[in-house]
Amino acid sequence: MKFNLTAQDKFSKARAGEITTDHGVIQTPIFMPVGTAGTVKAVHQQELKDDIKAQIILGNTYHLYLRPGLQTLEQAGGLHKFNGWNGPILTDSGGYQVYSLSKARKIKEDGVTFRSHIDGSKHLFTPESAMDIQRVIGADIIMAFDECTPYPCDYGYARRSIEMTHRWLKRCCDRVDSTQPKYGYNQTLFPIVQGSVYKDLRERSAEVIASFERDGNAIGGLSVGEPAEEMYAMTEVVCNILPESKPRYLMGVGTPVNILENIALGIDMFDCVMPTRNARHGLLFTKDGILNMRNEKWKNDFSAIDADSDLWVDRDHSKAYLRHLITSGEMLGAQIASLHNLHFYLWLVTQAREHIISGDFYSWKNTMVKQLAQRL
Ligand code: PRF
Repeated sequence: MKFNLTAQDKFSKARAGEITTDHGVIQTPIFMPVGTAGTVKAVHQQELKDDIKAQIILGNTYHLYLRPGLQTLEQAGGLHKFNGWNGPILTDSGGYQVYSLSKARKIKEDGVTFRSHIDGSKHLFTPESAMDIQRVIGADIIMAFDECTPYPCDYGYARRSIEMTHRWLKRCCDRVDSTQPKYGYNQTLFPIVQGSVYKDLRERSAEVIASFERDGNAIGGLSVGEPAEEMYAMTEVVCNILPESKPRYLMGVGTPVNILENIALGIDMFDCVMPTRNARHGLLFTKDGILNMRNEKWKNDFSAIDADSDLWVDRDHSKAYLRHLITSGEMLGAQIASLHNLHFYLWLVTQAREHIISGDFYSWKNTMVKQLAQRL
Protein backbone atom coordinates (compact mmCIF):
# COMPACT_ATOMS: atom_id res chain seq x y z
CA MET A 1 0.00 0.00 0.00
CA LYS A 2 1.19 3.49 -0.86
CA PHE A 3 0.00 6.91 0.34
CA ASN A 4 0.79 10.16 -1.45
CA LEU A 5 -0.22 13.56 -0.16
CA THR A 6 -1.66 15.69 -2.96
CA ALA A 7 -2.43 18.91 -1.09
CA GLN A 8 -2.52 20.38 2.41
CA ASP A 9 -4.88 23.13 3.54
CA LYS A 10 -3.23 26.32 4.78
CA PHE A 11 -5.92 27.25 7.31
CA SER A 12 -6.56 23.83 8.89
CA LYS A 13 -4.92 20.40 9.13
CA ALA A 14 -7.01 19.05 6.21
CA ARG A 15 -5.20 17.07 3.54
CA ALA A 16 -6.00 15.51 0.17
CA GLY A 17 -4.17 12.35 -0.77
CA GLU A 18 -4.19 9.09 -2.65
CA ILE A 19 -3.96 5.55 -1.29
CA THR A 20 -2.91 2.85 -3.74
CA THR A 21 -3.93 -0.74 -3.03
CA ASP A 22 -3.73 -3.85 -5.21
CA HIS A 23 -7.47 -3.44 -5.91
CA GLY A 24 -7.27 0.20 -6.94
CA VAL A 25 -6.70 3.78 -5.88
CA ILE A 26 -8.60 5.62 -3.13
CA GLN A 27 -8.71 9.41 -3.21
CA THR A 28 -8.79 10.92 0.27
CA PRO A 29 -10.54 12.23 2.27
CA ILE A 30 -12.86 9.29 1.72
CA PHE A 31 -16.02 7.83 3.20
CA MET A 32 -16.25 4.02 3.16
CA PRO A 33 -19.77 2.53 2.94
CA VAL A 34 -20.27 -0.21 5.55
CA GLY A 35 -20.87 -3.65 4.09
CA THR A 36 -21.02 -5.60 7.33
CA ALA A 37 -22.01 -9.02 6.05
CA GLY A 38 -20.44 -8.75 2.59
CA THR A 39 -23.18 -6.42 1.35
CA VAL A 40 -23.85 -2.73 1.82
CA LYS A 41 -27.44 -3.13 3.00
CA ALA A 42 -30.01 -2.46 0.25
CA VAL A 43 -27.35 -1.35 -2.28
CA HIS A 44 -26.01 -3.48 -5.12
CA GLN A 45 -22.28 -3.64 -5.91
CA GLN A 46 -23.01 -2.24 -9.38
CA GLU A 47 -24.74 0.77 -7.80
CA LEU A 48 -21.83 1.26 -5.41
CA LYS A 49 -19.53 1.45 -8.38
CA ASP A 50 -21.57 3.34 -10.99
CA ASP A 51 -23.96 5.54 -9.00
CA ILE A 52 -22.30 6.16 -5.65
CA LYS A 53 -18.74 5.97 -6.96
CA ALA A 54 -17.60 4.25 -3.79
CA GLN A 55 -13.83 3.73 -3.81
CA ILE A 56 -13.58 1.27 -0.90
CA ILE A 57 -16.10 -0.63 1.21
CA LEU A 58 -15.99 -2.19 4.66
CA GLY A 59 -16.62 -5.70 5.88
CA ASN A 60 -16.81 -7.06 9.41
CA THR A 61 -14.74 -9.95 10.69
CA TYR A 62 -17.29 -10.72 13.40
CA HIS A 63 -20.24 -11.15 11.02
CA LEU A 64 -18.41 -12.85 8.16
CA TYR A 65 -16.76 -15.33 10.53
CA LEU A 66 -20.15 -16.31 11.98
CA ARG A 67 -21.89 -16.28 8.56
CA PRO A 68 -21.10 -17.53 5.88
CA GLY A 69 -17.99 -18.73 7.79
CA LEU A 70 -14.37 -19.13 6.84
CA GLN A 71 -14.70 -22.36 4.94
CA THR A 72 -17.08 -20.75 2.41
CA LEU A 73 -15.03 -17.56 2.13
CA GLU A 74 -11.83 -19.50 1.56
CA GLN A 75 -13.41 -21.74 -1.04
CA ALA A 76 -14.79 -18.66 -2.82
CA GLY A 77 -11.26 -17.26 -3.02
CA GLY A 78 -11.87 -14.42 -0.55
CA LEU A 79 -14.52 -11.74 -0.10
CA HIS A 80 -13.82 -9.85 -3.37
CA LYS A 81 -14.57 -13.00 -5.38
CA PHE A 82 -17.47 -13.98 -3.15
CA ASN A 83 -19.42 -10.71 -3.38
CA GLY A 84 -18.18 -9.43 -6.74
CA TRP A 85 -16.85 -6.10 -5.44
CA ASN A 86 -13.50 -5.85 -7.12
CA GLY A 87 -12.38 -2.57 -5.53
CA PRO A 88 -10.53 -2.11 -2.24
CA ILE A 89 -12.02 -3.62 0.93
CA LEU A 90 -11.23 -2.89 4.58
CA THR A 91 -12.28 -5.24 7.37
CA ASP A 92 -12.75 -4.33 11.00
CA SER A 93 -11.15 -6.82 13.36
CA GLY A 94 -14.15 -7.97 15.33
CA GLY A 95 -12.95 -6.13 18.43
CA TYR A 96 -15.66 -3.50 18.31
CA GLN A 97 -18.52 -5.72 17.07
CA VAL A 98 -17.93 -8.28 19.83
CA TYR A 99 -18.41 -5.49 22.39
CA SER A 100 -21.48 -4.02 20.74
CA LEU A 101 -23.35 -7.11 19.50
CA SER A 102 -22.42 -10.37 21.14
CA LYS A 103 -23.65 -11.72 24.45
CA ALA A 104 -21.78 -12.92 27.53
CA ARG A 105 -18.42 -11.58 26.43
CA LYS A 106 -15.37 -11.88 28.67
CA ILE A 107 -12.27 -9.83 27.96
CA LYS A 108 -8.99 -11.38 29.12
CA GLU A 109 -5.34 -10.92 28.22
CA ASP A 110 -5.48 -13.84 25.79
CA GLY A 111 -8.55 -12.51 23.94
CA VAL A 112 -12.32 -12.23 24.11
CA THR A 113 -14.81 -15.07 24.56
CA PHE A 114 -18.35 -14.35 23.44
CA ARG A 115 -21.60 -15.88 22.35
CA SER A 116 -22.90 -15.38 18.83
CA HIS A 117 -25.84 -12.98 18.48
CA ILE A 118 -27.20 -15.38 15.84
CA ASP A 119 -27.35 -18.78 17.56
CA GLY A 120 -25.75 -18.33 20.98
CA SER A 121 -22.73 -20.50 20.10
CA LYS A 122 -19.51 -19.84 22.02
CA HIS A 123 -16.36 -18.42 20.36
CA LEU A 124 -12.94 -16.98 21.18
CA PHE A 125 -11.25 -14.13 19.29
CA THR A 126 -7.59 -13.49 19.98
CA PRO A 127 -5.28 -11.00 18.28
CA GLU A 128 -3.85 -13.95 16.33
CA SER A 129 -7.20 -15.41 15.26
CA ALA A 130 -8.49 -11.95 14.25
CA MET A 131 -5.49 -11.69 11.87
CA ASP A 132 -6.00 -15.25 10.59
CA ILE A 133 -9.70 -14.62 9.91
CA GLN A 134 -8.94 -11.36 8.10
CA ARG A 135 -6.33 -13.18 6.01
CA VAL A 136 -9.03 -15.62 4.89
CA ILE A 137 -11.53 -12.82 4.18
CA GLY A 138 -8.77 -11.20 2.15
CA ALA A 139 -9.37 -7.47 2.68
CA ASP A 140 -6.79 -5.00 1.37
CA ILE A 141 -6.68 -3.20 4.72
CA ILE A 142 -7.13 -5.17 7.92
CA MET A 143 -7.55 -3.78 11.43
CA ALA A 144 -5.76 -4.60 14.66
CA PHE A 145 -7.66 -6.37 17.42
CA ASP A 146 -8.37 -3.73 20.06
CA GLU A 147 -10.59 -2.96 23.00
CA CYS A 148 -12.98 -0.08 22.38
CA THR A 149 -13.78 1.31 25.82
CA PRO A 150 -17.35 2.45 26.48
CA TYR A 151 -18.29 6.05 27.35
CA PRO A 152 -18.05 7.04 30.07
CA CYS A 153 -15.04 5.03 31.18
CA ASP A 154 -13.03 5.63 34.34
CA TYR A 155 -9.42 6.67 33.98
CA GLY A 156 -7.93 3.54 35.55
CA TYR A 157 -9.85 1.21 33.27
CA ALA A 158 -8.96 3.27 30.18
CA ARG A 159 -5.27 3.25 31.15
CA ARG A 160 -5.15 -0.52 31.68
CA SER A 161 -7.15 -1.00 28.48
CA ILE A 162 -4.73 0.87 26.19
CA GLU A 163 -1.82 -1.09 27.63
CA MET A 164 -3.61 -4.33 26.72
CA THR A 165 -4.56 -2.98 23.28
CA HIS A 166 -0.87 -2.18 22.73
CA ARG A 167 0.22 -5.69 23.80
CA TRP A 168 -2.47 -7.10 21.51
CA LEU A 169 -1.10 -4.95 18.68
CA LYS A 170 2.34 -6.52 19.07
CA ARG A 171 0.71 -9.95 18.77
CA CYS A 172 -1.26 -8.81 15.67
CA CYS A 173 1.92 -7.54 14.00
CA ASP A 174 3.88 -10.71 14.84
CA ARG A 175 1.13 -12.81 13.29
CA VAL A 176 0.74 -10.70 10.14
CA ASP A 177 4.51 -10.41 9.64
CA SER A 178 5.07 -14.15 9.98
CA THR A 179 2.38 -15.23 7.49
CA GLN A 180 1.73 -14.74 3.77
CA PRO A 181 -1.46 -13.25 2.34
CA LYS A 182 -3.62 -15.96 0.80
CA TYR A 183 -4.75 -14.71 -2.56
CA GLY A 184 -1.68 -13.19 -4.24
CA TYR A 185 -2.28 -9.51 -3.37
CA ASN A 186 -1.08 -7.50 -0.41
CA GLN A 187 -2.87 -6.90 2.85
CA THR A 188 -1.83 -4.14 5.20
CA LEU A 189 -2.50 -3.83 8.94
CA PHE A 190 -3.69 -0.57 10.55
CA PRO A 191 -3.23 -0.27 14.34
CA ILE A 192 -5.82 1.57 16.43
CA VAL A 193 -5.28 4.38 18.96
CA GLN A 194 -7.53 4.17 22.06
CA GLY A 195 -7.57 6.08 25.35
CA SER A 196 -11.19 7.18 25.86
CA VAL A 197 -11.47 10.97 26.41
CA TYR A 198 -8.20 11.33 28.36
CA LYS A 199 -5.65 13.56 26.66
CA ASP A 200 -2.58 11.95 28.25
CA LEU A 201 -3.79 8.43 27.44
CA ARG A 202 -4.54 9.42 23.85
CA GLU A 203 -1.04 10.90 23.57
CA ARG A 204 0.58 7.80 25.02
CA SER A 205 -1.47 5.51 22.77
CA ALA A 206 -0.75 7.58 19.64
CA GLU A 207 2.99 7.45 20.39
CA VAL A 208 2.98 3.68 20.86
CA ILE A 209 0.82 3.14 17.76
CA ALA A 210 3.08 5.40 15.63
CA SER A 211 6.17 3.53 16.83
CA PHE A 212 4.95 0.36 15.08
CA GLU A 213 5.40 2.20 11.76
CA ARG A 214 2.60 0.47 9.85
CA ASP A 215 1.27 1.81 6.51
CA GLY A 216 -1.66 3.66 8.09
CA ASN A 217 -3.15 4.37 11.52
CA ALA A 218 -6.65 4.41 12.97
CA ILE A 219 -8.37 6.15 15.86
CA GLY A 220 -10.99 4.13 17.75
CA GLY A 221 -13.03 4.59 20.88
CA LEU A 222 -14.69 7.82 19.70
CA SER A 223 -18.27 8.51 18.65
CA VAL A 224 -19.38 6.17 21.44
CA GLY A 225 -21.62 8.72 23.18
CA GLU A 226 -19.19 11.49 24.17
CA PRO A 227 -19.99 15.11 23.25
CA ALA A 228 -18.73 16.08 19.78
CA GLU A 229 -16.35 18.65 21.31
CA GLU A 230 -14.58 15.90 23.25
CA MET A 231 -14.26 13.80 20.11
CA TYR A 232 -12.71 16.72 18.20
CA ALA A 233 -10.33 17.43 21.10
CA MET A 234 -9.11 13.81 21.04
CA THR A 235 -8.78 13.74 17.24
CA GLU A 236 -6.67 16.89 17.42
CA VAL A 237 -4.32 15.51 20.09
CA VAL A 238 -3.85 12.24 18.22
CA CYS A 239 -3.38 13.79 14.75
CA ASN A 240 -0.58 15.94 16.16
CA ILE A 241 1.33 12.74 16.97
CA LEU A 242 0.46 10.30 14.16
CA PRO A 243 2.81 10.73 11.17
CA GLU A 244 1.69 13.07 8.40
CA SER A 245 2.96 10.71 5.74
CA LYS A 246 0.41 7.99 6.49
CA PRO A 247 -3.38 7.85 6.18
CA ARG A 248 -5.43 8.39 9.33
CA TYR A 249 -8.72 6.56 9.74
CA LEU A 250 -11.36 7.67 12.27
CA MET A 251 -13.48 4.60 12.96
CA GLY A 252 -17.27 4.73 13.01
CA VAL A 253 -17.66 8.49 12.44
CA GLY A 254 -20.14 9.99 11.85
CA THR A 255 -22.60 12.74 10.93
CA PRO A 256 -21.80 14.95 7.91
CA VAL A 257 -20.74 17.72 10.33
CA ASN A 258 -18.51 15.31 12.31
CA ILE A 259 -16.85 14.27 9.06
CA LEU A 260 -16.11 17.83 7.93
CA GLU A 261 -14.77 18.86 11.36
CA ASN A 262 -12.52 15.80 11.53
CA ILE A 263 -11.25 16.34 7.99
CA ALA A 264 -10.22 19.81 9.19
CA LEU A 265 -8.27 18.11 12.01
CA GLY A 266 -6.33 15.83 9.64
CA ILE A 267 -8.45 12.68 9.20
CA ASP A 268 -8.37 10.95 5.78
CA MET A 269 -10.77 8.00 6.10
CA PHE A 270 -14.21 7.49 7.65
CA ASP A 271 -16.88 4.80 7.88
CA CYS A 272 -20.27 4.83 9.53
CA VAL A 273 -23.56 2.95 9.36
CA MET A 274 -25.43 6.24 9.67
CA PRO A 275 -26.19 6.90 5.96
CA THR A 276 -27.50 3.37 5.37
CA ARG A 277 -29.15 2.78 8.78
CA ASN A 278 -30.85 6.18 8.83
CA ALA A 279 -32.00 5.63 5.24
CA ARG A 280 -33.87 2.52 6.36
CA HIS A 281 -35.60 4.67 8.98
CA GLY A 282 -36.58 7.27 6.38
CA LEU A 283 -34.00 9.96 7.18
CA LEU A 284 -32.33 11.64 4.22
CA PHE A 285 -29.09 13.61 4.46
CA THR A 286 -29.00 16.63 2.15
CA LYS A 287 -26.77 19.68 1.88
CA ASP A 288 -29.55 21.70 3.54
CA GLY A 289 -29.85 19.37 6.52
CA ILE A 290 -31.78 16.24 7.51
CA LEU A 291 -35.12 15.44 5.93
CA ASN A 292 -37.53 13.03 7.66
CA MET A 293 -39.38 11.22 4.87
CA ARG A 294 -41.97 9.84 7.29
CA ASN A 295 -43.25 13.38 7.82
CA GLU A 296 -46.83 14.07 6.71
CA LYS A 297 -45.70 17.22 4.95
CA TRP A 298 -44.28 15.23 2.00
CA LYS A 299 -47.54 13.33 1.42
CA ASN A 300 -48.47 15.31 -1.69
CA ASP A 301 -45.12 16.86 -2.54
CA PHE A 302 -44.47 15.63 -6.07
CA SER A 303 -41.22 17.55 -6.51
CA ALA A 304 -38.09 15.48 -7.10
CA ILE A 305 -36.11 14.23 -4.10
CA ASP A 306 -33.35 16.51 -5.45
CA ALA A 307 -33.86 17.95 -8.94
CA ASP A 308 -30.23 19.15 -9.23
CA SER A 309 -28.60 15.88 -8.16
CA ASP A 310 -26.45 13.87 -10.55
CA LEU A 311 -27.96 10.70 -9.03
CA TRP A 312 -30.86 9.33 -11.07
CA VAL A 313 -33.07 8.24 -8.15
CA ASP A 314 -32.95 11.81 -6.79
CA ARG A 315 -34.27 13.19 -10.09
CA ASP A 316 -36.63 10.39 -11.11
CA HIS A 317 -38.61 9.97 -7.90
CA SER A 318 -40.74 12.42 -5.94
CA LYS A 319 -40.69 13.00 -2.21
CA ALA A 320 -44.32 11.86 -2.05
CA TYR A 321 -43.46 8.52 -3.67
CA LEU A 322 -40.46 7.95 -1.41
CA ARG A 323 -42.57 8.82 1.64
CA HIS A 324 -45.17 6.32 0.50
CA LEU A 325 -42.56 3.57 0.09
CA ILE A 326 -40.95 4.27 3.47
CA THR A 327 -44.19 4.54 5.44
CA SER A 328 -45.45 1.32 3.79
CA GLY A 329 -42.26 -0.54 4.70
CA GLU A 330 -41.53 -1.26 1.03
CA MET A 331 -38.01 -2.50 0.30
CA LEU A 332 -37.62 -0.06 -2.57
CA GLY A 333 -37.91 2.80 -0.06
CA ALA A 334 -34.81 1.56 1.77
CA GLN A 335 -33.02 1.10 -1.56
CA ILE A 336 -33.72 4.61 -2.84
CA ALA A 337 -32.96 6.27 0.51
CA SER A 338 -29.71 4.28 0.96
CA LEU A 339 -28.53 5.19 -2.53
CA HIS A 340 -29.37 8.82 -1.86
CA ASN A 341 -27.57 8.98 1.50
CA LEU A 342 -24.42 7.19 0.35
CA HIS A 343 -24.29 9.34 -2.76
CA PHE A 344 -24.54 12.40 -0.52
CA TYR A 345 -21.74 11.21 1.80
CA LEU A 346 -19.45 10.53 -1.17
CA TRP A 347 -20.39 13.89 -2.69
CA LEU A 348 -19.49 15.60 0.60
CA VAL A 349 -16.00 14.08 0.90
CA THR A 350 -15.32 14.65 -2.81
CA GLN A 351 -16.27 18.31 -2.39
CA ALA A 352 -14.01 18.52 0.66
CA ARG A 353 -11.15 17.09 -1.39
CA GLU A 354 -11.72 19.55 -4.23
CA HIS A 355 -11.81 22.50 -1.84
CA ILE A 356 -8.62 21.33 -0.12
CA ILE A 357 -6.92 21.19 -3.51
CA SER A 358 -8.30 24.56 -4.66
CA GLY A 359 -7.31 26.17 -1.32
CA ASP A 360 -10.67 27.35 0.09
CA PHE A 361 -11.55 24.31 2.21
CA TYR A 362 -11.74 26.17 5.53
CA SER A 363 -14.33 28.77 4.54
CA TRP A 364 -16.31 26.20 2.52
CA LYS A 365 -16.33 23.86 5.54
CA ASN A 366 -17.61 26.56 7.89
CA THR A 367 -20.44 27.47 5.50
CA MET A 368 -21.37 23.80 5.01
CA VAL A 369 -21.38 23.06 8.75
CA LYS A 370 -24.00 25.80 9.31
CA GLN A 371 -26.09 24.59 6.40
CA LEU A 372 -25.93 20.91 7.38
CA ALA A 373 -27.09 21.54 10.94
CA GLN A 374 -30.59 22.50 9.74
CA ARG A 375 -33.52 20.10 10.17
CA LEU A 376 -36.09 20.27 7.41
N1 PRF B 1 -12.41 -0.19 17.33
C1 PRF B 1 -12.67 -1.01 16.27
N2 PRF B 1 -13.70 -0.75 15.42
C2 PRF B 1 -14.46 0.35 15.64
C3 PRF B 1 -14.23 1.21 16.72
C4 PRF B 1 -13.15 0.94 17.62
O1 PRF B 1 -12.88 1.64 18.60
C5 PRF B 1 -15.21 2.22 16.65
C6 PRF B 1 -15.43 3.34 17.57
N3 PRF B 1 -16.15 4.39 17.04
C7 PRF B 1 -15.99 1.92 15.52
N4 PRF B 1 -15.53 0.79 14.93
N5 PRF B 1 -11.92 -2.09 16.05
